[in-house]
Amino acid sequence: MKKKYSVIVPVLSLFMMSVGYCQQSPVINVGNVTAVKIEDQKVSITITNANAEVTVYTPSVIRVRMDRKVLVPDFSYAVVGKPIAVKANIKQTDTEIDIITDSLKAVIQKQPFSIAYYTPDGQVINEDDKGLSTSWVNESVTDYKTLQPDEHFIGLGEKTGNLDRTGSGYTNWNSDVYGYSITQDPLYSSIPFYIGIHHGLSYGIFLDNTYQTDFNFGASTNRFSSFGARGGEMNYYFIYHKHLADIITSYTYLTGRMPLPPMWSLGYQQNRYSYYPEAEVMRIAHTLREKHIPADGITLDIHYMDKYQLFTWNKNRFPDPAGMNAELNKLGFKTTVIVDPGIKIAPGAPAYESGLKNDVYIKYPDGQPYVGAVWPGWCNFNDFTSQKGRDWWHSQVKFFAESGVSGIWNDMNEIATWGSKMPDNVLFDYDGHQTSHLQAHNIYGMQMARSSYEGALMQFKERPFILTRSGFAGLQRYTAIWTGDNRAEEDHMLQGVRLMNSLGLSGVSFTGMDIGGFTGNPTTSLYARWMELGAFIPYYRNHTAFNSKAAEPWTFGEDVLDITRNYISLRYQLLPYIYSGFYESTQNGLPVMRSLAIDYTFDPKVLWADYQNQFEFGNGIMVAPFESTKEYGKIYFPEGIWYDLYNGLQEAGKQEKIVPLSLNKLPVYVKGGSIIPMQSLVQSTAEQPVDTLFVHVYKGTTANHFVYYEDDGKSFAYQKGDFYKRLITFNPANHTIIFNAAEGSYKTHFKHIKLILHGFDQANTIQTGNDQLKLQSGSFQFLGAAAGGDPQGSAYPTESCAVKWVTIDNSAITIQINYK
Ligand code: NBV
Repeated sequence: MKKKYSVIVPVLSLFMMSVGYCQQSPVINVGNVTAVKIEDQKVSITITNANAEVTVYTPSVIRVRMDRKVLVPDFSYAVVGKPIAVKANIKQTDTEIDIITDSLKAVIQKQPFSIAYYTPDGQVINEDDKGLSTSWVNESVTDYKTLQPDEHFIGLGEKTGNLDRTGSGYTNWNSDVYGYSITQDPLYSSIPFYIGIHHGLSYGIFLDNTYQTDFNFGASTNRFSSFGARGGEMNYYFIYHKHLADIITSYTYLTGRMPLPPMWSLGYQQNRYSYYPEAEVMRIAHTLREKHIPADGITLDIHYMDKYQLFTWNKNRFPDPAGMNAELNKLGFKTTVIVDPGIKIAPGAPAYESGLKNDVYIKYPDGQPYVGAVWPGWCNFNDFTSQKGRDWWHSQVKFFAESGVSGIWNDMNEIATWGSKMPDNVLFDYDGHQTSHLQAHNIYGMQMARSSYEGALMQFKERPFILTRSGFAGLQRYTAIWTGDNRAEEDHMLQGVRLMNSLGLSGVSFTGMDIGGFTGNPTTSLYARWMELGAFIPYYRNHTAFNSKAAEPWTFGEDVLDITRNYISLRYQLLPYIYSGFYESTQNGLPVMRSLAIDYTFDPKVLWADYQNQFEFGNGIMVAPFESTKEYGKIYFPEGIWYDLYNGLQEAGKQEKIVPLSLNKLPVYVKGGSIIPMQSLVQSTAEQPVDTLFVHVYKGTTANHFVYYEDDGKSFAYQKGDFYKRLITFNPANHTIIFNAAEGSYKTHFKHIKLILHGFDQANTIQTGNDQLKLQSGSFQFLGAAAGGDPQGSAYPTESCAVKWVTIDNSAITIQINYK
């Protein structure tokens, strides 16, 4: 019986397959190449079932477009980098087309069509699965790539789960996910860009398509990884560099980089849903100052509005918004206000009427405006994908400029409505390429944030701060992003770290999460740990929901207040380092908060679940967060020498170590070779620190440099050269620290440099030109000492680092450290 069955089944299925094949498969494979046209950097290819265009975009980036229709000039919201003129060698034979640049080689097989990418010396970086290649099912198009042995995947923006995405599948469809779980997908934003790693090679793939996109990184198959879209073209960019950091730089060449943020947005931000009335806002501001908790931002949630109607103030709660904001400014605070996309249908209301008059609302095909219910009740929604809609929003932003607001927080822009089920047939302008909700959905949030940014540029006097919940690839050009409605749970804190690290791998540097958790109430220990961690995340904002317990730093008892003050104070002392890190993001797209995979790509341990929450903050500091309930934590020290931030003790690299944990101390290490500029403690970035810059140098074994950047932190004068930028180099080979001459016209605030040497126990003097200066022996305390609190207080760690130091004038100088 068994034997008979095993013969019949294959015969039957063969028969069925051939019948199915004759009836035309519902899966249309791309087919065979029938014609090829080579022009400079571009190959146009006719294939049995599709048309393709393969363009050398830069020596390291190849763009592939494919459609069943004829390819027409296209349009992208994500890509702003233009192709650059490249020496590309493109030739064909009967069987293949070869595209060779200085950095990589693409080989296109003709029968059937498939693409493979190689290093110049012939190693496979990435290749289509030859059988599956690219295919269509109705409007959906998917590219299948051979899964390379031991291939790992990271990135894809705001995605839950492990740092290593191998074995998982994901969908991009921006969604309002209140209190999401740590495995939920999709969340609020879509960045269809990922990085593959195998055999000491790494590459990036960016699928530039705003329809729903789906990614499979070997989920239930060991044959392929795949990426596809539910409509539109197969339109992807393949990026190859030897170093992963350069892949991010190329990706952000394509999708753009963040503008310099205002300095105040890097300080601590106090938030809740919602602070009102004015007296409560002022009480929060005054309490922060009284308790010596440095802070720069107060954020107003939906209750500042009159019945949640956009571009209004509730006059009972906020009788004089401009006066209040001026008062806050005097205290060193900037105000950020929330905006939602829904405009209440309220005949007579200025914003509603003006939107109607300017014809900016999105509509159904019959011309009726789309109506959705959200906070204010039934609403219409501005079409941010039209220039007209954006122009209208720009003019509305004036309302905030007149009220002295400095930041705009874009919420609910997935679009979220009660029910969140926008019909497919709602139409969007899509910048003159009218389309349906299916294509516009994922881009809407980013275009709203863009409109707020552009409006603020026009209406605000200083650099604006923009925050968004929803976004798409390239959002970094306009806005910071936070990870929405997380939960006050231990694993959410760690999940948040991974979400931000993944966003950082995907071109977004300015990221945050609701510190303390949005839904629910954190335990005292979780709150403390989360606030410590916040000092090392780009956007440091405490936020919680309407119905949860107050979560200001003083609401969890004296010990936690001390801990929180310690870490917020440390953050403020680190601002010269952090601001320089943000400057770097504006230049090369590298994130301030970095997964270890950026610097240690081919060390498999950095992707292990045990170590995946460790990250670098800037390029010298490593943070190892653990649940606040743990008494011990296992840390992986990648290659190099690592110094415990608090006591200077050294750890060897390539080592796994179990360390005891204590609640008042987040494990933080500094990499040997690092240069960390710091300043004296201030209570707000509106306050000037003392005029000595504290430059910490950690002895290491390889040469290292730091790009120090300073400007006024608020205006656009830097765009005209009014900045102060210098390279600081430490070279252990010849024992020198070199402060280069500064570029730019800005006069640094710091007249002196206190050089603080870590790990240079045998050094007693330094030489600068003909002068020999004696090094002082001393100690440096990173936590508590400068915070102005009571050093006997229970939560203060008394640890400090043994250092050698000397104060010098701040000038271009070469310093020789004398030691054996
Ligand atoms: O505006 C209220 C909240 C806001 O506090 C939160 O940060 C957003 O993610 N908003 C969502 C509206 C819905 C809350 C249930």
